[in-house]
Amino acid sequence: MFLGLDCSTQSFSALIIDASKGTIIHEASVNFEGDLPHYQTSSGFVHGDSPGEVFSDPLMWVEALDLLLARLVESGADLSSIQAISGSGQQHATVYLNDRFHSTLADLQSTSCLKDQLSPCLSRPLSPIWMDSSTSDECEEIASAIGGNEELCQRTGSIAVERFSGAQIRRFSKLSPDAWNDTATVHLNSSFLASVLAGKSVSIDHGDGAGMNLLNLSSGNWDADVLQATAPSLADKLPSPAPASTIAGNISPYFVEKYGFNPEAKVALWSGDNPCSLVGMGAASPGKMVISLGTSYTLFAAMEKPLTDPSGFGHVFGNPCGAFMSLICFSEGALALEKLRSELDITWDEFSDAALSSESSPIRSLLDKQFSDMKTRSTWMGETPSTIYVTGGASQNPGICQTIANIFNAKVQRMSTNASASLGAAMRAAHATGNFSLDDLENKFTVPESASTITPHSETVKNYQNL
Ligand code: XUL
Repeated sequence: MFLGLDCSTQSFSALIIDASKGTIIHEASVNFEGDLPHYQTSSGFVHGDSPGEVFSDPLMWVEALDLLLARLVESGADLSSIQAISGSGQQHATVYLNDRFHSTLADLQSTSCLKDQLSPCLSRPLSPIWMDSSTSDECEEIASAIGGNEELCQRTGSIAVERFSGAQIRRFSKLSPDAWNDTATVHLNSSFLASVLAGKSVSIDHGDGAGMNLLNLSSGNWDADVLQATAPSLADKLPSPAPASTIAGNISPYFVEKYGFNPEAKVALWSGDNPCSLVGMGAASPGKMVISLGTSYTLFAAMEKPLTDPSGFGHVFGNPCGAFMSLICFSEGALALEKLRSELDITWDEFSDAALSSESSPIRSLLDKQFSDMKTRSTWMGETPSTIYVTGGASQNPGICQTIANIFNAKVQRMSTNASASLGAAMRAAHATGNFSLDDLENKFTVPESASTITPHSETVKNYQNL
């Protein structure tokens, strides 16, 4: 049995798999706003006093972890049968810890709770998260110190981005130099929670680490020049980076005594939610691409080489199963569809029929524009997918799926999972033990919805290619 955890923006969820049988045995979740109302968040976050600031609370995350594990036990889950655990965290969020963190982790008391014991270890009470956009000055400063955004992108996989950890760390070191001096260790949401589980400060994995604007993609180590351009003494405060498949150690006695885990249960490094979803969607090997058609669209895919987007639009992260992955966001993609549909006053079925027709219409034009743009903006990755997995609300629409198949000249299949990050984390835990191959896990856990395969129409593909 393997446990996958997912600390996302709004909730903390758990999923236990039987990797031999290919079944999901237990699921549980804690909703931050509903279950932990004393943090006074809306959907798991709070706004700061300055424009663009968005925070979450690391103590809320650890309180949720205690509650989640208690819920799993209450629901009958036998945690003594878990062989390994891994997790997924919302990307970019940074946790600032003082020099009490290490000794506290080494001596966690199961008679108390995580929140009370870890509270004295924070040198900054709140964590800036991925929704924060307060750091445009810091982005400019970091990029210009390193010789421009092109150089930064080539080294770290992304131009300076406001929500990424580097700019956030710089802003904190500038605005609160004393608290920055008190900071002994900077963790990500993912590596912080992995450390709590392992009872010691563990590495930041290459997947989530690449979302910091600090990791040199070619070497897999922190980029000394970029660290220097970011904040004083940052090199002393960052845990070492390591592959996501690294086993950090055995689970802390705190969890053995409190929730009945086996003392030999292994903790594999955690990764970011997008890298974990790549695994949980069955797309961790090249040749497959995922397009998530939520309010905003995201496209991600495994990549063999650390190529970067010369336009600065796409990002490169580590693929938790080795090599790299891309992530490209297209803001408000499905919102535009919904706006057009309501302006035309038609149903989604009528929308789909218009999309399937070769006659020109505002619907055809919008879809052609959106997905041709998506194709053009993903060519830098140098990957030609033979299969595209689609997920999210708009993936239910046959006309939209057919348009994607025709424009990308690839087979499109729908994945119905809404737990791809925690499933990916559980699969990574199983994979990290060395007892299960990725192929085996994908065949068991990431099967597309039956009868959802859409193949490209060769005539239409030719028309698009001529265009
Ligand atoms: C990725 C990003 C978001 C968060 C959401 O760059 O900012 O997808 O990871 O949790």
